[in-house]
Amino acid sequence: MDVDLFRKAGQRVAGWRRIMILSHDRPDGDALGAMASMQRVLQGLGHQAVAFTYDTVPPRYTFIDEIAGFHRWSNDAPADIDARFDGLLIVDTCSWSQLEPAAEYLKASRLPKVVLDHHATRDLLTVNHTDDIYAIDATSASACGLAYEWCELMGWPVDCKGGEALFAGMAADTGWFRFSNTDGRTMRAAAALLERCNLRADILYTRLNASYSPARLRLMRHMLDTLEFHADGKVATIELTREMFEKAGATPTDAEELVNEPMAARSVMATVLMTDMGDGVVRLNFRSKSPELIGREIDVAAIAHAFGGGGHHRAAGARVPGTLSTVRPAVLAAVLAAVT
Ligand SMILES: [Mn+2]
Repeated sequence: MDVDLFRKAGQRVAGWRRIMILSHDRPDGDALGAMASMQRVLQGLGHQAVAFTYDTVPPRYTFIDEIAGFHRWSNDAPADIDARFDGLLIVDTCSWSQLEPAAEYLKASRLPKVVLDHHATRDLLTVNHTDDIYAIDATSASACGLAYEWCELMGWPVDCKGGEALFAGMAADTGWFRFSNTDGRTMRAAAALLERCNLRADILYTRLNASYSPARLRLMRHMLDTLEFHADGKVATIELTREMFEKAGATPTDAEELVNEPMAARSVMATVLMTDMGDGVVRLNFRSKSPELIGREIDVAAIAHAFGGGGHHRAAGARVPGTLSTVRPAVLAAVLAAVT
């Protein structure tokens, strides 16, 4: 963390009386936790701080929504933000595409901005003026961890509701402190919040993770009926169809991260989930394990790229015209080629 930069950013925000807080579309725990905690911290310091989400908050994050009382951009977008606010704090993103629901709005505004983010990719969000501050630290595992360190640096008190939101965000972005981004900084911040606020990690874990609908489990049952192993169990394929969603009474949200299920098998190096909703397009989701675990690099971004998609080395996706039966052979062949 560039201490001078973050101090300058803190001083800038401290100079605003009325602060709008935004994050990315389809917010995750880190985005919501960072918005909620910064809103409480700034309110505690006597500012008027209002955090917005673009749409409804996923049920698993209801407790963060309750902590913050997020305003909904969709039905509560302020008519004249330049008149209503003195500055804009953007957390957990620095990209116009992720700010899409508000982008046109923000581009027309003269509000000064401070960005608090931990992503390497960034756009220049500055328009109409020149002195926005980009407090970005891509070595931080989460925006919430960065928010914690920022508050420590500035001497801003974090109350325990805000602390709970910060902890939830750090846990979300590190997969409960088990992804490769989990480092000492994250653990120190998490430990400090646990102790200071008597947080219950077990209860937070259950709130965040045992939050699925029965429909998701019914959908998972149908999906697992299609599970196939190939190449001595190194590759797993799974499928979802419109009929399965209908039988399960499930929505697309219920299918989030289902692609990971076969990765629990020791032999599995890579998984592909093929979803056919009957609209002439098959959605592909790829996952692979780290080379440290499986002794080789399986870059699923490269596989996805061959089908017109993209993503990360370990998690990628694509959309291919066709149906399951027309798309399946080529997809399976591509994954098998990558593992053998
Ligand atoms: Mn994040």
